[in-house]
Amino acid sequence: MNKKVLVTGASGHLGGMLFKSLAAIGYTNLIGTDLKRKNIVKNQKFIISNLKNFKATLKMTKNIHAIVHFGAIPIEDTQQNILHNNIIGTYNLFEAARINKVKRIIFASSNHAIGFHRRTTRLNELAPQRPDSHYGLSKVFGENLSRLYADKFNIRSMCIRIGSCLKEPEDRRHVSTWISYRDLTQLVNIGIKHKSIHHEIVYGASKNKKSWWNNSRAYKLGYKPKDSVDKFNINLLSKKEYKDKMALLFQGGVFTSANFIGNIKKIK
Ligand code: 15L
Repeated sequence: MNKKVLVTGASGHLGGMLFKSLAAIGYTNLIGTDLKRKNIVKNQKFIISNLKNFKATLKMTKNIHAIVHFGAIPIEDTQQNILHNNIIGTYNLFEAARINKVKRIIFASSNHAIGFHRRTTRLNELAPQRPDSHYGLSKVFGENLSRLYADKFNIRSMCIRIGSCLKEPEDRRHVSTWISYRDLTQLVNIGIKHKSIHHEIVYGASKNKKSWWNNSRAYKLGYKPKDSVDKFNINLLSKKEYKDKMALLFQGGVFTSANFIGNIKKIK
């Protein structure tokens, strides 16, 4: 692919991984952006910018074919920090993309957009959103924003509800949530290239037997995960989450129990 693709969050964990892995599978015209330049090879195009700055975001999205949007705070934070970085930052990016006629956006959503669903409930792409944190709420916002911009302005989008994307699984929870770097790269590649997507929600998970998610929509779009958590020795994974009884009930784990003063029984 030689069309211009902008990767936001390109100095971060997953944005940085994708900036490299997309190049490795044949993307020849990638541009990275982030608040600072970190772990970026010298000849890679990179813009230091802040998505909160609309003017700069507008300039940066000129002549871009697709955006891989991973630039955000990746965990729970204060309501103000999430509002400004994740919500306003994402809104600025979509609006700039609309003005500049960007064709597609791949949005890094998260399992925390559906984190208050019980672990006994199997979800597909039509499951109601159920954020478990300010962070999760910003992902719900991004999913709905991308739906509006697809329906109204014809910007194609794919939202990937990423589980736990790590080199290798680390905790027992990952038996249900893990996705490998190469499987996430495959999903992003589908989002950029698939001919007929309009607005899609898929789960960012490898082929895990104990998954909580029915990812048949992703499979219909051609996703064939190459990895599975089941190949790892589960007994070697940490049991950190086991100390938190509430976390064990809900898909979002410790994001649900943090600062919780609600009534667990009412969350059905
Ligand atoms: C996420 O969305 C976070 O970015 C990551 O740090 C993990 O907490 C992950 O979800 C997860 O649920 O494991």
